[in-house]
Parts: sequence; C-alpha cells; structure tokens
Amino acid sequence: MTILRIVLGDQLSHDLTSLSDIDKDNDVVLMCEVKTEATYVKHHKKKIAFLFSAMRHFAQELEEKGVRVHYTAYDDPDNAGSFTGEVERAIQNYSPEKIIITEASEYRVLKETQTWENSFSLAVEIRADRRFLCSHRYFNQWADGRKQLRMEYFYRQMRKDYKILMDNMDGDKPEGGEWNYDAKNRQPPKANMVIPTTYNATKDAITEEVCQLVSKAFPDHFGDLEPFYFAVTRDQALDALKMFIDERLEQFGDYQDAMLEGEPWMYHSHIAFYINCGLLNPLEVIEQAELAYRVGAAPLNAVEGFIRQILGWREYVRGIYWLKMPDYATGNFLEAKNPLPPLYWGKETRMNCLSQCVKETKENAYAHHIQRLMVLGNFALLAGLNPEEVNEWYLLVYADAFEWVELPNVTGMVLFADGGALGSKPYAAGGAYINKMSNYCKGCQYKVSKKNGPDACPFNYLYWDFFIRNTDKLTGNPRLNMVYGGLKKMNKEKKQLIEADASSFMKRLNNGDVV
Ligand code: FAD
Ligand code: DLZ
Ligand code: SF4
Repeated sequence: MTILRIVLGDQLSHDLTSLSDIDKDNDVVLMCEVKTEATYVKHHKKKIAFLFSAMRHFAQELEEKGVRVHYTAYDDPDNAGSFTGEVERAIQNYSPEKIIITEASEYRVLKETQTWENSFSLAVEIRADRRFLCSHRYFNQWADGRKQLRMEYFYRQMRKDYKILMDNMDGDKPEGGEWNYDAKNRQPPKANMVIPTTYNATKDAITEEVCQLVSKAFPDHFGDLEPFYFAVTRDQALDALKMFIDERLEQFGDYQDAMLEGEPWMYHSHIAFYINCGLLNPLEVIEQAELAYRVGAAPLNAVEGFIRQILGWREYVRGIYWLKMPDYATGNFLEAKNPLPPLYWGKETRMNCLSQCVKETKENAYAHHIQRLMVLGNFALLAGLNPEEVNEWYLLVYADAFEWVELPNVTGMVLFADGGALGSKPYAAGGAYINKMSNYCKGCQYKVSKKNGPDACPFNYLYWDFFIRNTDKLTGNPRLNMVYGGLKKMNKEKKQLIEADASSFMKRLNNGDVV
C-alpha cells in the first residue's frame, strides 16, 4: 500500500515522526512550495529563499537515501498554490491509501490538515512532533491548576526531567548551586570589542536558482535578498553551530543584552532559523553547549543562560501558544490601537536605535533578542501600536519566525497584550536602558539625558505616558509598585509636560511625519 507522507517547510529533519516507518518501495513524500504559505504574510525575501533552498536540499537528501519524493517548485505551472491543493493533486497521482504527517507547528496549518480526512475521504494520521522537548500533554499538566505560569519554574522542571546542567552527585541540584546565573550576565558592550564573523555559506546551484526565483516572484516583499549566506543543509547548520560553540558561547552570557551599532550578530548563536526549520535538533544544541561547559571551554553563566533560552523559553512559549490558541492571536489587553508607523519598513526616523535595528532586520532577516525586545518591541509597547499589525511585522521580517514562537513573544513578552499570561509585567523601559546597553544614543539626533522638550529622547516621556494612560489596567500589579509609587510622587506640572510631549509625538508619528 502507498502512504503519502507530507513534509512541511519547517519539518526538515530526517528523524521526523512522519518518516520513521517509511516504506521506500511504496511510499511517496510530498513537499511543496506554495503561494498560500509564502504570501499569507509577505515574508522577508531572505526568509523565503532560505526555506525554499533548505526544502530543496532536504528533498535531495531524501532522494539520495532512496526515498521517492514528489517536490513541487513554486514556479511549477501545475502548482495548485496551497497545501490542500497540492495534497489533492498528489492523491490523484499516487492513489495513496493513507496520509501521514507530523503535526504542523502552527495553528492555522494544523487546522488545515485536520480537514483532509473528510475532504479526501482518506485516513489521515497526524503524529506528534518529537523534536520539541515538551509534549502538549506534559505542558498542559504542568500548567493545570497553577495560578500563574512562569517560565522559570517550567525551566527548572525541564532541567530535572532532561538532567541538563544538574549536579552529578545529586540529580535534583542545579550545577553550581543556582538555577539561573543572569545576575552575572547583562553587561554593557565594551569599546573595541572584537566580535567574531558569523557563519557565511557559499551559494550552490540550488540556492542560486532559488534566489533568482525569489527576486522574480516576490519583488514587493520587504528585505534584502542579497547577500545570501544562511546555511541551507544540516551539515552547514552543524558547522554554524560549531562556530558558535567554539567562538561565541564563552561570551554569550556576559554580552547577551549588549547592542553595538554595525554589529548585528554580537555573541548570539544565530541558529534559531536552523532549529525552527528542523536542520538542527534543540536537544543536540543543548547537549553541545553543556559539553562545552563540562570540558571547561565555556563558563557556567554563559552555558546556563544559553540553555535556558532553548530548554526554557523556547519550549515555554510553544506551550503557552498551544494552551491559549486561537484566542491568543486576538489578545489586546491594553487596547492599543495605533497603526504601525512607516519607520518599521525602513522609512526615515531620527531615532537612531530604531533606525539601526530596522536596517539590520532588513539586511539580515535577523535581529538579536534585545533589539527585538527592548528597542523595536519596547517602542511598539510604549507607542500603543496595534498588536495585530505588530505581530504581522515580526512574523514576516525574521527568518526564524513561525507563529508558534513569534506570537507569544510579541503578544505576551513585548506587548503585554495577553494581560500577563506569559510574563509578569510589561518590559517597558526609557532611553536610559538603551543608552546603558548600546552605543546607539551617541549617534542620535535626540538627547537621551533629556526628559522633555523637542530634542528629548522620545522613549523617556513615552515611558511615563504609557504607565499614566494604562493606570487602570496595570496599577494593581505588584511588580509595578515602584513605577506607580514614582508616579504618585510626580508633580502635576511634570505629568502635564509628559502627556503633552507624548501627545505631540504620537500625533506626528500617526501623521507619517519623520520623528
Ligand atoms: P540566541 O540569542 O543565541 O538564543 C539561543 C536560542 O534560544 C535561539 O536560537 C532560540 O532557539 C532560543 N530562544 C531565545 N530566546 C527565545 C525566546 N524568547 N523564545 C523562544 N526561543 C528563544 N524566536 C524565534 O525563534 N522566532 C521568532 O519569531 C521570534 N520572535 C521574537 C519576537 C520578539 C518580539 C522577541 C522579543 C523575541 C522573539 N524570538 C523569536 C526570540 C529570540 O529573540 C530569538 O529566538 C533569537 O533572537 C534568535 O536569535 P539567535 O538564534 O541568535 O538566539
Ligand atoms: C514559511 C514558509 C514559506 C514561506 N513557504 C513554505 C512553503 O512554500 N511550503 C512549506 O511547506 N512551508 C513553507 N513555509 C513554512 C510553513 O509556513 C510552515 O511549515 C508551517 O507554517 C508550519 O505550520
Ligand atoms: Fe534611541 Fe533615545 Fe538613544 Fe535616540 S536617544 S538612540 S531615540 S534611546
């Protein structure tokens, strides 16, 4: 009997559950580049090129292993343009008796696959995605009955379950005695830091062809296609991982939050693209980082901090996503309504921090966590930008963006639009934070030290205005006692100045003026 096995664009792993029992003589693997996926948001050109090239390389690897692959290229004249259309075509071609697929990572696509059994009158087996380290069932059990869900407690449980960075003498104690070494992290950048170059793949014929296709088919999508340097095979992604472990991990913790003009990559790993599409497995990444610590190649604060991002945050946000969808996608706790301003698309702004982070996003389809959170996200929060538009922006601009990870980070971590389901308070900050953690303010037309007036850093008055206008919604939050205590002490005139500056700034921003 023939089974149709479907591999989606973020399932490029040879140990995928849908491939585990493949019968090479009879089964067919379907992979397809489709219009619905490439355009439901207008993904960055580099992101589409990356995924299409990685998909084509993966299909080639399957074929080399003797697997029969039906691969539909984007410009194939018979391309039906959607997953469902392509599955229908494959059913007509191969008359399978069954479909097997590993569950889609995104709600929208999972729902689509769940309609196939009825629409095609064919058995459809949807298998769990075992590349994630926490199953839906386990997360739901962990979450059940808890008043508050907090990443830190989830992470500790995962450390124990997977025996990662645990004290060897007693499997219940964290390595070094602490669960979290962030107190040692978060150093500001130093002048004359030497940052290693990042992984830079040479394009092969497949990637060349994909780049030509993308430049023709998606000319109006945001972002620079060239230069293209991402890894597109597992072997290349493993090289990129090795470069990180050997050259960056040691400093990852210390400079995790630091930002420097002209240095987009800092000491981050730049592997979320590869983990999220399946070229790297999260557990192997964690194990390699732990090994670096065990052999003395990287300190505990760096390794623990890095592992927490993957074993903790990555699994936690996925758990929240599936626990809360579909309502999570429409959350707008703070009732933020302002449209996304043109500066997010690279239009002129006098705010140097935003200008630099958007420029790098456009060039690389990448910005590191603190740029996403404390510059681009912080501004979206303070300026009261509409969560739907902000989510769409983040989902399309980053090559590692898939809704299951993007949405909780934006709606939960950045915008507090879920009212605190993911995090305990909004990550709001004034210009002083950006000035401490970067050198952006030196090249800015605004003055970070000024709190009010036309040349004051907009983050400064927007920060206070944010808390003033959201008093009713945020004032009871114990983690904001200091902020509201400060506001209580602030005199009326000062508050009026803040509100006037914020209102004038927002008027100009919403008018499309250069701010
Ligand atoms: P590193 O800083 O080197 O971190 C190591 C790994 O940890 C990452 O590769 C990633 O797999 C994981 N990780 C770190 N932080 C998070 C987090 N908060 N949530 C989930 N995984 C995490 N990450 C995505 O993978 N896709 C997204 O679409 C995405 N959107 C984001 C949007 C916002 C507003 C924010 C604040 C964060 C977002 N993140 C997203 C999380 C994080 O910023 C990226 O994973 C990280 O910047 C990717 O770069 P890196 O591989 O160099 O990560
Ligand atoms: C992001 C993306 C894009 C741009 N294009 C495709 C595609 O043409 N074919 C495909 O299989 N996957 C693509 N993807 C990734 C999918 O959106 C992703 O696999 C699903 O959203 C997972 O639910
Ligand atoms: Fe950004 Fe304000 Fe610094 Fe300018 S002064 S770079 S707007 S934080």
